[in-house]
Amino acid sequence: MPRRALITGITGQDGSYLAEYLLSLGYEVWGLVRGQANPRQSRISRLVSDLSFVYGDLMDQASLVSAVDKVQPDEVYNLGAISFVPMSWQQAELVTEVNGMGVLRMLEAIRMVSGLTAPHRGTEAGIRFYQASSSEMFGKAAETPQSENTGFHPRSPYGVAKVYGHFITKNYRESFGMYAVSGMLFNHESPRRGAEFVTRKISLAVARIKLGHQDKLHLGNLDAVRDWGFAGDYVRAMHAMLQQEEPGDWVIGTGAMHTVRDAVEIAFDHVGLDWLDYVVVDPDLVRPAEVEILCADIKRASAALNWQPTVTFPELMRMMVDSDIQQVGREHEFGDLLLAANW
Ligand code: NAP
Ligand code: G4F
Repeated sequence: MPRRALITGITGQDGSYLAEYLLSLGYEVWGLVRGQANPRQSRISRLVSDLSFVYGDLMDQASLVSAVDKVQPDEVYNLGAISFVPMSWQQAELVTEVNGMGVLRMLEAIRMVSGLTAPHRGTEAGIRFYQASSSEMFGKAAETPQSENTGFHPRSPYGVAKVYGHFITKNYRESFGMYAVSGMLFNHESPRRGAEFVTRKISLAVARIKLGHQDKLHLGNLDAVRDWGFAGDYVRAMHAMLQQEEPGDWVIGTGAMHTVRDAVEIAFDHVGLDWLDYVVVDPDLVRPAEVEILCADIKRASAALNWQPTVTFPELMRMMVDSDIQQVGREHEFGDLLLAANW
């Protein structure tokens, strides 16, 4: 029998790469999709015939119980979230509900369907659970790089909700013996990244400027430092975490630090333009509380999961610019992206 996985957030960047990866490993892959959302119009449109779908929403407990009961998965990957950090200051309660309480609801669905009322040895049997935790939890971190032992100081309602999701995952592991892991992933990008995130906002703008469709690129804090990797690499780590003998918490990143300014320079250089002629710093895009510096210490993950990133940051930025140069030619398909790029 093939192993069966249920992915929440399958229409997102990570969901699309994870679905592809699990299919390549021979899994039967199910995606939780919301309401009238149509997977055929999303990032996974090419995969639709190889996937199965079940309706559900992280805001709706009963829908999650039904979904888990119907699919009877071996592994659940909880990637669903409102993932754009600035949105969390505008809709803090909603983001807390989806990104925080949504994790509890999914854990409860697994617990109910598995009939878990008392501790059991979850490492031997039962549904394995992956929670998409975030380096945003480290926030104003007391040390750099950040490891599994670094304390949390989240700086946004998004980060606070992810801290709740992390600890409730750990708590269900400790309370019920569930095989529940928290993957603390640092920023990861790709040509499928949402256009509101800074790397994609830059790659899309560079492509549009190069092709004569845009004049300027408005950005916020150019000094922010991130550890950016390739999303296709990071989904391999998610899967590896669920194959370990014991469940745990893992930090995944590249260990390399770059500023937003570096990203801009690499992207404009790639098409032979000087970024200073195009980039405008817009104070409205600076966040109420910024995470200034994030960098992963991946010693534990690289040793125990045998995992390494394969794409460097300059390669990643160039990959995204090349892809957007192809895509911008088909501008009519990108009306929504261009709107989002005004963030
Ligand atoms: P993304 O592209 O924004 O995708 C988010 C997904 O969540 C979409 O499929 C969306 O579905 C779904 N979703 C939103 N609200 C939902 C709800 N109420 N119920 C069920 N599903 C819902 O995000 P991503 O970059 O792939 O990230 C995946 C996960 O990793 C997220 O939890 C994110 O917070 C976390 N994370 C990401 C990074 C990163 O750098 N990418 C780093 C650390 C952690 P619709 O299509 O229906 O809107
Ligand atoms: O690309 P960003 O919006 O990503 P951010 O906020 O780091 O969050 C992403 O990574 C997290 C993991 O650390 C995930 F949990 C989360 O879901 C998401 O995937 O912003 C990166 C940096 C920030 O410091 C921001 O202030 O870029 C800076 N920045 C400067 N100008 C900008 C802009 N960010 C955006 N989105 N747009 C700008 O114009």
